[in-house]
Amino acid sequence: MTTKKFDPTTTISADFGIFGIPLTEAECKLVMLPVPWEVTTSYGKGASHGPRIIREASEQIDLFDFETKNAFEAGYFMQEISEHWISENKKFKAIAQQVIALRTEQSEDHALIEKLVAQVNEASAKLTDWVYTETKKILDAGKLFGLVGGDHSTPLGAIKAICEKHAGDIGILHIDAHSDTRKAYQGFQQSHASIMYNVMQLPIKPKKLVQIGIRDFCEDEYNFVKSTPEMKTFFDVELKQRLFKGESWASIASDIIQELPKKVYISFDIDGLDPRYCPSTGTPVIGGLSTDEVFFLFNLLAQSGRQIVGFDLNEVSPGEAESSEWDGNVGARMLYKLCNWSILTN
Ligand SMILES: [Mn+2]
Repeated sequence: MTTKKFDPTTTISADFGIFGIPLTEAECKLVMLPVPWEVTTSYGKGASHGPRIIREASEQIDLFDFETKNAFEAGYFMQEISEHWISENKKFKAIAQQVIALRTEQSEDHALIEKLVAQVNEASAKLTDWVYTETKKILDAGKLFGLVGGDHSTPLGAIKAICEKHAGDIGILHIDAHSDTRKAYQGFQQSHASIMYNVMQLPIKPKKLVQIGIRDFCEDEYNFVKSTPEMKTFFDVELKQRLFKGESWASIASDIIQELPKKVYISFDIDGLDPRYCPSTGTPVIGGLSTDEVFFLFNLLAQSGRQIVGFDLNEVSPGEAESSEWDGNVGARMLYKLCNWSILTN
């Protein structure tokens, strides 16, 4: 790996990149794709602003890190946020909202609903194709890959590309409050609530899907999880019961990691954390993990010899007022650890 050293104490206000790292894409080992998309978001709003608020907050981070030291010297870059997808997001989110409103008022105009749903599904499929193509470009350039959403529908194309690259020989570590295994949600095939169902339908799918923090799901999802042999779900209530009975997080985290193969892709929905860390996320749920528990888990994952082959961070939102800096701050710190451990495990 070629690394280019620079002075991390210099204050840089980069118009590009992330964490104030003054390197070009070509000079960086790790490249992130921002995806400003939240068309199927059902409840809260703002996840499409995730890449922007994370980038803004990222400049406050001290680059030297106790756990990962100078890993950043390999260089982290976030590509420009696409104006095209910002405007497509606005257009199709309005259509999706219309569908939800029609359903709420129990409209009998089924033909209209069907037409609008089809438009949203088509737009989502195009977004996924674009993410797939862009992910492949980054991987083909020999870079490590990360995606910054957007809602949780955004990484499908990236996971598809990474599964193909490794011929399915990867496990996904999925951190989330929700199981995200609905067959479709409100008629939307590529809903944020369906991401892991869609992942498990890919022609080349991961050989293992390990979920943690899950605490909001329907009975169909519970049955799907329990009847899918490639899946292992650590429900939040199970984690808490073990902790409350005195088991250490080190022992529980070790059990989680045991379920994963050597190569691991991390799909991190910020709402897997306790909502005090992400109060503005679209669908916050009480309970959840602490940032320290997640950091400990990442560290243990790296120590176990596993290799992070890609990651996404999604559902970080500034809220409807688009004003919460706290959510961006937490998001930037989670993203920074993901970047650091990606470098150190490769
Ligand atoms: Mn999710």
